[in-house]
Amino acid sequence: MPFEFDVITLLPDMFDAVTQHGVTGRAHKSNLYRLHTWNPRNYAMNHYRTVDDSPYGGGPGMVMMAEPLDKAITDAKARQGEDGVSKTRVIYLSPQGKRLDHKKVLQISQLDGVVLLCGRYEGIDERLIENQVDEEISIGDYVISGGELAAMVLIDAVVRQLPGALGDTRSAGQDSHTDHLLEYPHYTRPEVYKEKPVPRILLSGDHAKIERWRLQQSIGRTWLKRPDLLAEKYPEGLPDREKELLEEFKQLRYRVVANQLMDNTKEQEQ
Ligand code: 4FM
Repeated sequence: MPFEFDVITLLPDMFDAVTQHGVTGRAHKSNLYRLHTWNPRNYAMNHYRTVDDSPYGGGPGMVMMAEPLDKAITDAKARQGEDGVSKTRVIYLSPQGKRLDHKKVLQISQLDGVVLLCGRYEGIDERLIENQVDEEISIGDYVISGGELAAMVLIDAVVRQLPGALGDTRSAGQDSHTDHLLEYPHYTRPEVYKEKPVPRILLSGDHAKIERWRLQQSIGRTWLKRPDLLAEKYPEGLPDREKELLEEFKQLRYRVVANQLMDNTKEQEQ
């Protein structure tokens, strides 16, 4: 059964970006997931189909009214139920939510579906959030103009975890964040680009050595750029093999940095 995304949004066309392009486009075409949008405007019953109003207590901007959202969410949940979705959650994308990370993405991908609530304007009537939202999630500590882009980030990350989404050669399990390490560096033709050669080991054809080098690069780069991830993966410290790879990485790196300093000195002398 495909994973079911039901999205509550005033701007449903934005979601063509996920269903019609790239990895998520192919996964959609292969029926790995379905995406339905629900426009609260279709549930606003007054003559002008109003979905927003000025905030009680005053202040700038507008607030999304509870009732149209309530009706849209209720219909979205009912449709999911009819389509056999039993494990689902209503998720509100907002900067107040818990930060989205790989662990949360995996948890969501284990459900049968989700209802994603996208806000616009200054906010949503708090009573709607209390009554209908199971979980609040943020994609990061910054503010964007509405929940839609955040919902699409979540959809993309979840779809990549669905079996078959990445094709048979690539698998999400090989991806960097899966095991708390950053990716190793990638290279393609030409062999020399702006005086920089591709690391020789990658041209050697020795697959065991290449695999070792790539793991070493992953560990080394994580140590350099995201030591917090390394601490999370190995709370008791690095295992012997990883420790050895990292020590060698540090040694190699001192030499690279020293050579760069030498080159700079020579340039300045010229
Ligand atoms: C959310 C604007 C709700 C208006 C937003 C309303 C965001 C984030 C975000 C903007 N969402 N992570 N950061 N949303 O900035 O998830 Cl009503």
